[in-house]
Amino acid sequence: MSLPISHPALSVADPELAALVGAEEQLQADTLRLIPSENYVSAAVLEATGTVLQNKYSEGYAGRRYYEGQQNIDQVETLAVERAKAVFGVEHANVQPYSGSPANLAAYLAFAEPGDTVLGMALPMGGHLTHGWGVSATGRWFRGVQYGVRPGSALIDFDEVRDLARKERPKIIFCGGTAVPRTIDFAAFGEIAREVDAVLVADIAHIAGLVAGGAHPSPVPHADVISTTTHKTLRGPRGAMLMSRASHAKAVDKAVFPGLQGGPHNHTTAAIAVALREAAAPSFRDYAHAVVANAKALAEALLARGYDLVSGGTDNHLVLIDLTSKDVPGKVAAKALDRAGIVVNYNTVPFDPRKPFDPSGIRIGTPSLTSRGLGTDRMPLVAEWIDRSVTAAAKGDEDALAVIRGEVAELLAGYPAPGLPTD
Ligand code: DSN
Repeated sequence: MSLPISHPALSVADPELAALVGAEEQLQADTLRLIPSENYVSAAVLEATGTVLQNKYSEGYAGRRYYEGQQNIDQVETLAVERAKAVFGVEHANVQPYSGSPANLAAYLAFAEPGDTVLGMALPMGGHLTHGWGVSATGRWFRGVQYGVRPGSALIDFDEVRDLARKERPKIIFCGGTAVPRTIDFAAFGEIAREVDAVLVADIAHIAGLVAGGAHPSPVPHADVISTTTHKTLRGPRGAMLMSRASHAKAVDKAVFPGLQGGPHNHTTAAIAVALREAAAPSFRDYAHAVVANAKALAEALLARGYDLVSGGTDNHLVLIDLTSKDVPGKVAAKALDRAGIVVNYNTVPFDPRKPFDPSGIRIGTPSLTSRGLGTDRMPLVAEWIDRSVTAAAKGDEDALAVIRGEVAELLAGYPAPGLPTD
């Protein structure tokens, strides 16, 4: 199905760029997007990101700006802040961080000094670069100590976390990650952080939408600071938020501005406000629970086809497949899936003997397909496509991949994606 031409001004002013945007719209319409950190925003969120709010500079916070002309911007930012507080049940929200990494860096600036020890989950075990991993500024400017998961169960080893915390006395403990298929036990992290007098930062970037929709426990009673991007399961624009108890509000705000950033991206702030309004609607609870139901159904269907899943399944939106037993490296599988119209990313699995740029696994998730309205009844077919693609990858069977690509596009034509042009 060909999408209609959109973006009339862009098509005239810069046809080359307009064609690329159109091609991306077509790609996002025709392919099954399984990257667990991606989604489709609503047309309303998309519109907000393209408004004249982007023309305005607004260093400072509502009512305390360094530039005039903030009559509307102050209200936009206040709306976003109040909605964040209501959706997540927090005392304070800062909606200005440009994205997840700057948001996390602001937490360092607020609660640690260079050289201080921080404790976070190791990147190859499912953590994030900014949780103190060596190649990141957070691992170079701070002393990153890393915890992992237990061999076998692939669940977080809280004995290890507690032992490391007692021994290393970190200033900050990070929980959350980018390849964690199981519920994060915020209470257990909170208890450890309190024992060693560390600030607990819950990075809920991946699961923010699930938390907002009641499909994952909230970190609010346990974490001092909550960091999240706004564009993953939360289904907002590319952006981030830091939320905290009132007692940490000053430190958080000072760290974001003037500590790290200049003017907030007001068009993004507006789109965050829109996304939070959507997240407060009862339909978003249904969405969040459907994301999890789809991921569980997809995991079951893959297990039935003999796939090894890290931790044996999922509690959330994400499934991490270890392809070692299939004899297909993650990168080879991911590229074959891409040719079959199924977009995933290759990923390390815990204790991966292979390198991060050529690892053993692929990471998949259900936020995007759920936004298109696919339900659990379709997950066996998705698992079948993945299985056929991995088999085709092993055999170098390009014809099989082309057939799957056609089947994917045909099915998806019946599930229009939010935000994309329609006839
Ligand atoms: N890039 C994000 C993800 O895919 O999980 C994390 O920063």
